[in-house]
Amino acid sequence: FLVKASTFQFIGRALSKIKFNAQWEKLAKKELCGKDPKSLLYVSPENITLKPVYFEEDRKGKKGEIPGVFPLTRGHYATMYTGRKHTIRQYSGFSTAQESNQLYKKNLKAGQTGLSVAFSLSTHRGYDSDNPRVAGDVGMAGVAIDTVEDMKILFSGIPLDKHSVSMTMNGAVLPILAFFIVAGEEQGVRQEELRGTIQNDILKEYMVRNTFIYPPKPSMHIISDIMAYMSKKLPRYNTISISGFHIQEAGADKSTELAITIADGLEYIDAAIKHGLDIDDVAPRLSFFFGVGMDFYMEIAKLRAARRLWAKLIQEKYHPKKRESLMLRTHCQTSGWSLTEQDPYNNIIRTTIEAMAAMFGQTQSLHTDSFDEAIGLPTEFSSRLARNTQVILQEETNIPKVIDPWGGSYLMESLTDQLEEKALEFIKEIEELGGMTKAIASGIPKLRIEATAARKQARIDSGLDTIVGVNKFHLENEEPIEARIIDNTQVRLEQIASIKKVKQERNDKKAMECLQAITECAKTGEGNLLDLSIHAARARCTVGEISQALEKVYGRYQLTHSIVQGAYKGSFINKEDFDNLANQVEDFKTKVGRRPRILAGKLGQDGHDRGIKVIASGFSDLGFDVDVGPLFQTPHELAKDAVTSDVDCIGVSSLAAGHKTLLPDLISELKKMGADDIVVICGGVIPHKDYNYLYEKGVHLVFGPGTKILKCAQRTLNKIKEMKKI
Ligand code: SCD
Repeated sequence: FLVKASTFQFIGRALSKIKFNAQWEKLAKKELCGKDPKSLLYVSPENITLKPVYFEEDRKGKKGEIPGVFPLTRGHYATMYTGRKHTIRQYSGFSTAQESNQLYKKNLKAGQTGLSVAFSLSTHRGYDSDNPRVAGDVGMAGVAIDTVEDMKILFSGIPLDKHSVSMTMNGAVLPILAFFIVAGEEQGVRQEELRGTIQNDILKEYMVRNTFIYPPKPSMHIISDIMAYMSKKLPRYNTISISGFHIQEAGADKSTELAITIADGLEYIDAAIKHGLDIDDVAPRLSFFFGVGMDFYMEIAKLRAARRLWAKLIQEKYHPKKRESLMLRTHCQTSGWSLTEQDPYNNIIRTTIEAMAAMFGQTQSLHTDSFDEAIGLPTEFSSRLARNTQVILQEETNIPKVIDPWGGSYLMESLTDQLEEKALEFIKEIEELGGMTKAIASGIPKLRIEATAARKQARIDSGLDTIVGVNKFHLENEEPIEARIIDNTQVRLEQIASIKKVKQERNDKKAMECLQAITECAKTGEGNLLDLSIHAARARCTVGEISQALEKVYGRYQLTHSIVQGAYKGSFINKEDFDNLANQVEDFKTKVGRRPRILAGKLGQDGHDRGIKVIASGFSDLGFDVDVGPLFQTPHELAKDAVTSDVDCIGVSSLAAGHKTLLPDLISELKKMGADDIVVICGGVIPHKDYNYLYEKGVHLVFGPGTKILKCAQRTLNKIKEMKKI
């Protein structure tokens, strides 16, 4: 306990405040042979103390609440999901529109109740598949959509007035939304009949995930135009899915995830109001998206606190007339980060526990992860198990028969109150900074998330937090498992052919006029960008063309990186191992005259940077000279930067299955530049069976998820020394 406690800044204060029921304390002390029952306390990463037992006094005299009644903690409907089921909405999509369409039809037959489209990284970033910059990204991590013709194929045989469709799109939101609307139109479905959700949550992209295209200010203008258009024409479509999920995935604790998500929501409302909309035009169609990890009680409390906080803040700030404006409706996804590459069948258990927490927390809609997602793209088998996790919970357990079953539990009510309080503190800090857009510009939320991620990694690496199969009870021999293979080159060729066909068959003059109108609107602010994008979609303009029409005016946003210092070292418990390696790095410096120099890079259009940032922080705390390169580089650009900076090693993080194309290209670029003495290491989501392929292509070291930073740094240092013959 003392070791655990020492990592928390506020532990002393927290401990002195803790009070137990006197009768229980006496009994407990006896059972513990005189030891203080406070030894059973656990302090969470949120600095909330989890007590071994809760009593009525922990509720501080607060009364019980009623589902459907303000502040909606227990649920915004009186009956919630007792009379109807929550939506089973599995996030999926890969390769081409044809293949994804087949998958969706199968999934719907097998018990899935809502669709959720994952788009290719190239599409996310507003590039057509024929753009050389995205050679390794087309059809990876989602389906490639270049034109409205692809979108029509994606939903062929799926009537869009019957099925609600969620689309995870943020950067290229205008063309994608426009293609969806036109695909519906050409199926004979009117705009007002379309149901679903567009993620369209650009604010979080600047803190985590990074699939933005334009700078924050024009991006907020795009969102306001979308809200304005949709509130009138697509009243059943949710205009934004304000996402805490990615914030948690990037390393934030639950109160930080909650605070940032709610603060983002408030910022969108303010932008809409500035754009001339009324609170009741926008708030009812804002929806939310939270991650649900392994901290079971805390996750349930988070969803309860989220509903209460939102209802209270909206009421207090905007005095809406419609009750729907107060409702925080949310989708949840089980934690991708909690999945392990090691002993991967354990992930089925993790996902089940997380799904239960989401259902106890009264989610509207849920995605359950497949157990093999830390290894590669899910297979049909793993997807079936993932979906059936929800089907079984809904159909066999009676869990959904009771609304907010944890309501009234002293523990749950106390945790809900504490999370609400903590999140509100941070929301106020953000407000003092001038709101979320300004807070993002200050870099504070991003650094706060990255510091938490580095601290968490140190807790795992030093064995303080357990992950079964990774830092405890790991298997001596792991059986390899099958992962889905995507032939990226083939997908790209097919997409290139269909873009060519669409361009040949369209009226080019009309298409160019539509694009010109978009550029003009971006310049002057006159007109509505979604309306104009719909015209461009009808005229068969491509994702890349529409994005480019805006980019001409707005430019492409570049993120500048900073590395969190000291958080990894400060939370590392076994200092001896840490110091030993740090001394070896020091020794290197003495011999070579400089520290081992590493360039950490991301290739392709995958913007997830938790892994690379945590590694950069850890290596930097150990004494390496680390630089994080820009996101979205081509192999040529990364190789050039490495040569210019005269680095000893390039570390590449690959999470989106592009490693087999991008890493060999990087090696050959280095060779061309005469720099094949640079050590190339990589890590991320890379199936074991690809390791040999990568070694044959010249990659020096491959690290799977869950590798301790210390081990990774030791092997990297050894390799650099070997190459330099030190
Ligand atoms: C439900 N309804 C009720 C009711 N329960 N009406 C009366 N009484 C009750 N008890 C009504 C609702 O009002 C709604 O009506 C309809 O029933 C459907 O129910 P719902 O509960 O709103 O469910 P759903 O339509 O599924 O909508 C859920 C959300 C929606 C609101 C949360 O925004 C959504 O589906 N979000 C999913 C987002 C998503 O898939 N994201 C994936 C992200 P109306 O229809 O009239 O309103 C993946 C991702 O980012 C991965 C990571 C990465 O890529 O980085």
